[in-house]
Amino acid sequence: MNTLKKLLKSGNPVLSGWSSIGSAYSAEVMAKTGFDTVVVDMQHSLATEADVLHCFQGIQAGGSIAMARSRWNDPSNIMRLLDLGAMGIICPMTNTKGEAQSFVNACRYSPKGNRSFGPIRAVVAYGAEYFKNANDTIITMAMIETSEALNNVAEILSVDGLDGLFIGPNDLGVDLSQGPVLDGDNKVLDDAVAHIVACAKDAGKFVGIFCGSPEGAKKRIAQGCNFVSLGNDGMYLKAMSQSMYSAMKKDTK
Ligand code: 3PY
Ligand code: MG
Repeated sequence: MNTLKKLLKSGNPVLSGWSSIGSAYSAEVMAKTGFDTVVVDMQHSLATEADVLHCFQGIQAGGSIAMARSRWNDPSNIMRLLDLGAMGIICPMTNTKGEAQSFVNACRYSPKGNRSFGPIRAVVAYGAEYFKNANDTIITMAMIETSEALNNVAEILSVDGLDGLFIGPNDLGVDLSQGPVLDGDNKVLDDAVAHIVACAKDAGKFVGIFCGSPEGAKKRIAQGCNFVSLGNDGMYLKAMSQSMYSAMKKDTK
């Protein structure tokens, strides 16, 4: 049911698109491009819950796997995203083992957790077997993006049912007094990534990270990350719009 989980287990790095503008069309374009998964962001984005449904439909039509970043470590938001068809959740600001446990509980049906039953679209998108497979196939990724989380990373990884971590380099950079760090060479952040990757390897779990460019993503893969998000659709639109405009402008002045 969730080929992304298989891909993660295969050891090949997962490439993810990131939907920030909440457009089904844009999410479908990223899916069609070939990204293994597209993450619809509910934390720092323009997307409403209604947009998430349409983005998921676009992602599925485009042949990719729908994931979401929840608004917060909020079981009611996580439940809605799963019911709408998220095959994996990235949970912001997970700082302690207890918070990671509460996140995982929100993603798993009893007896493994306390997710309420009602997969209104998930059962349409994935079929009658959805309930049987959901606990084993939904991917859970806790975001490590504060110094508190960095100190607790081994404990967070010990939570049963947590599949992996996802590093937020901007927030982590801010909390480590480096300012937001997206790609670039920053020793403090690079060391933090190396520490997180080493702890995850020990625990047999994977690590994702948000990146701003192919160069940045390649560097994180070389450091041992298994899942890289390559910017977001807002960034693509801005970059292409600027490049088209300035290429034209320079010849028409
Ligand atoms: C961060 O870098 O803090 C993120 O949350 C990436 O989306
Ligand atoms: Mg963040």
